[in-house]
Amino acid sequence: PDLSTTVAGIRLSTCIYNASGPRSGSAEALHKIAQSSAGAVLSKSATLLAQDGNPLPRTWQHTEASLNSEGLPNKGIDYYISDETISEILQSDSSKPYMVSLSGKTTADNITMLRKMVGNTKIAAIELNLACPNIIGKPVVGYDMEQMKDILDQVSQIPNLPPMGIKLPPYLDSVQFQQVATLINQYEWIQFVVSINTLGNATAVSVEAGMPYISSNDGFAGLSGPAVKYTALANVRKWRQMLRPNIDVVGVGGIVTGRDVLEFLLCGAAAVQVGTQHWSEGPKCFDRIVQELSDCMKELGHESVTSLVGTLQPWN
Ligand code: RRO
Repeated sequence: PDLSTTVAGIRLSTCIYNASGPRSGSAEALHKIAQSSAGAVLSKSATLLAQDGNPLPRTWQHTEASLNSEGLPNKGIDYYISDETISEILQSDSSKPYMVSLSGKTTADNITMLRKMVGNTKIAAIELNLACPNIIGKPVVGYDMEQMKDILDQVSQIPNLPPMGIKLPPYLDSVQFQQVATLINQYEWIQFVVSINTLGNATAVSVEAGMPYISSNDGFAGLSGPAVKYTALANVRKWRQMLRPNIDVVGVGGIVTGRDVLEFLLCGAAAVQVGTQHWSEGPKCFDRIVQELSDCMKELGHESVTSLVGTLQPWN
């Protein structure tokens, strides 16, 4: 089967790539993704300046779920957009799309970072992260309609950016979906939406220690992994139903197998990202999941990824 797809008009040789965050903070780690069957390579969310992130322990892993309160450890935007870093990541395969995730600590920082990327043709796309749950004392932008409108308005003022998408938090209520869709649909520059970021403010408890497993942010952290897959599928499905047809939906949340990918495609994802599983299994997960997707599609008689997107059937 043909596993290729497009996101914002960019061709991906396979519809599966990495989520921002796990194993995506250095050129060395990103190069391993570039060498795999992943259809694109996406950086860790960058801030204006390099930072270490929250104190350890700040992650916890279990079979069905993981938690993180990383607090945006990253090398700073200049690192992720430099020619040197990009050539180290892509090396001989410069046809693989390299995308950069941004998560400025303020709207002004996001605008400053975006201005640095104007006219940069080596960056295939930008994923503007409006959904980090782990900045202590800061709201998730995607849950604050006023702050979200303000940043989207300000981005509209910058010409000649690479193709742009936004990363959204999970939503749970139909009124929220309606408000956010109405807002997003007004901005022509939004070419794709990535859904979902982690579910914020989860806690895992150690009964032996009588404490949360995570020390940062009083043990409150973003939940990911198989436990969030059903929420992610529903978010993807809602966005495919509610957003302009020329906005691609990229699905992310709890993907472990090729069969999981198929579920996201049916719900309307044009491509998918893998986060938690990439973290635990390493970059060989992309080769495995691509093979499983291919096998599963063959078994079910599906010829291409693009013909499957959004074909989930109603009951009546
Ligand atoms: O670095 C983090 O703590 C982090 C970010 Br920026 C994000 O968007 N989502 C997440 O679960 N962790």
